[in-house]
Amino acid sequence: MRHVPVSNDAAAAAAAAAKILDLCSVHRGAGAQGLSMCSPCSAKFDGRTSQRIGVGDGVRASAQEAHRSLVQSVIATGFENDGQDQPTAGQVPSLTSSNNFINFCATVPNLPITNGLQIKTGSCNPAPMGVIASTANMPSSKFVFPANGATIPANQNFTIQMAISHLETGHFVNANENYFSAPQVVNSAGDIQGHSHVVIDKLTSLDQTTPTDPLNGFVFFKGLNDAAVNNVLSTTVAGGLPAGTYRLASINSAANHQPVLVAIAQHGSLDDIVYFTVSDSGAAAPPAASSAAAAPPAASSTAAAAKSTATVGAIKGSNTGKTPGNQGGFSGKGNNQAAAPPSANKPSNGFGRGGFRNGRRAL
Ligand SMILES: [Cu+2]
Repeated sequence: MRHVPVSNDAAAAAAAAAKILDLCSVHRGAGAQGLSMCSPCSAKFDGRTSQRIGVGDGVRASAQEAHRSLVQSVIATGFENDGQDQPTAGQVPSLTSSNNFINFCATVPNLPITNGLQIKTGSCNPAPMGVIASTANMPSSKFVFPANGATIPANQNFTIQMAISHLETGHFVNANENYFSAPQVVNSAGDIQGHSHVVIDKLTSLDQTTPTDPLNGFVFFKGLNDAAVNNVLSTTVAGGLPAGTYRLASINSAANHQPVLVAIAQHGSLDDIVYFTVSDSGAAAPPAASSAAAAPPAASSTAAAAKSTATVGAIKGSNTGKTPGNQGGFSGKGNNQAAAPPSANKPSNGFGRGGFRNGRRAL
């Protein structure tokens, strides 16, 4: 096997990558079902320790010894191509690498290594993306409560319920020390092992058209760390919310809190978003005129769900999602994920750093 030694001038990046093991060789060896590919952006190999790693065991890629060389079998030779051999108007050349970008972070010395931390000012993460879920294993979610267009009473506990598929929930790591620090992995059926999060943003109206503020605009955030019950994840918003209009979204994630990654660029949303109204009277509020008609179909089921889950609690509108115990950390998507026509090859800028932020204290 051909090894690509790590150069001394990139020692800093290499040291930071010392925990990364060769997941791709691991998965190939295990012959896991449902794996469509593995994305090794900075893999390294430890022949000894990888022998005891298996797919579906909640692999934690930590404490691997320093075997700072690449195995030829995991080198993604396609990374040497900048993609411009298939020109498309406006398409930019990809960054390229012949060594899986193992020392990429050395090219941005102004940034600290992410190192498992949620670094508010930005950082460079050397962990590979890992196992990319197959098209048969793409996660999807849909809110059951509040339903899209629902109106719920103000300042009363309510329980968010979200149906989820193809995500083996209940897998979450320490968000303070292992943020983005290991590759995505899947279970024996090919479903990503991870968890979800829900976030509620306050809106000025249901038909708000200005972008929300991801840093300061949300009023509730919660990591859904427990395993789903009957394929439904839930969490209670203690004290409810003040009257107003809101957006509720999911952030379906792998165990290390990174948003889920799947095999193809063109797919239905892997997350759900619903819009709802919180009313002092609890009565149906007149949201945006044009959308009012869309609400009634869900009203009956929503009301039933509200009765079964909502209880009157202490009114603490500010105690939602910003208190200890709420898992933090979510990542903005990269900006280069625009879907292209099916026939188009779409070279991806593998290093479009999505913005990420330091979430509330991690659980
Ligand atoms: Cu998380």
